[in-house]
Amino acid sequence: MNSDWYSVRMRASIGSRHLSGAERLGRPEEVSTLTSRLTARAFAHVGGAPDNVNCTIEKLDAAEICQGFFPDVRTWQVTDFADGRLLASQLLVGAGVRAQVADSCIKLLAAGPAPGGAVMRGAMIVDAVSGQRLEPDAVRGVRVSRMDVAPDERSAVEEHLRQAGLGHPRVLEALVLAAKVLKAPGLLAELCWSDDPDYLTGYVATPAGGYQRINCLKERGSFSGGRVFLVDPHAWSRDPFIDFLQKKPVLLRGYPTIHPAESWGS
Ligand code: WAQ
Ligand code: MG
Repeated sequence: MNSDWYSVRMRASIGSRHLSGAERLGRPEEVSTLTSRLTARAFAHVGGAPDNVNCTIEKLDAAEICQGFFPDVRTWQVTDFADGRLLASQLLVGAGVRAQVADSCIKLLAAGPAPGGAVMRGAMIVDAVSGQRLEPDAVRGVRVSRMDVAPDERSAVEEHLRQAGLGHPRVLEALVLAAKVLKAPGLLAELCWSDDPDYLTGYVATPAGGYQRINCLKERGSFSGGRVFLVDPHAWSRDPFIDFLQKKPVLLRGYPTIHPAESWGS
């Protein structure tokens, strides 16, 4: 087997609206399968049939690939999204985010963070102290890319998650993204929930707390969702941070420790 690696990325849109996007890493012989799987995803999206699907296949510099590990996984059961958001805010504050900033990030995700209240294709970057938006393009956001599970470990990781009741493909995908984000220089926390109107679970990821799922962060039927990367203004600088998230290839090894679900709040 040759030692080449490729990044395969898909993004789909309807008109100017972002519909779906996904990324994988693979060996040359896997590239066509990955491309067709990602394309199929674009057509299976609940948000409608895409007008435009864009797949990019790019050879990676194998010497640049670094290893990553899965964060621990916790699940908090809350009774409604108000409690979920309260917990998310507390977890963010625990990671060093100012309370006002945590609350404004939650409001932004709920309202649709792009101009006009639309969903972004990528993530916001927010200064955890001042609350300032730092991403260069507030419509697009920053898209994390070039990360995946090491191919020879994928089926074991999938099985591990399935046995813990976390077999939904979104979980692994979000875990892979969060694992990479947690390695980014200057990152304090990530907050995420899906724009899928039927998927209410979101998470807060932090270096010390790992990946903390919250079973309800939004109302059923809501198309709001997105991601925020909260950064420490004293430890952060823009180009290395964005460059790492977009460009640095990360392959994850091992599998996560999964803690039993716990109830939280009223
Ligand atoms: N980089 C940056 N932001 C992204 C990326 C990316 N690669 N992919 C998605 N986003 C942003 C974008 O604004 C989307 O609208 C938003 O995140 C939500 O994306 O443990 O499924 O793919 O049960 O809808 C989390 C909980 C699920 C999983 C998150 O997000 C679990 C999810 P979605
Ligand atoms: Mg989505």
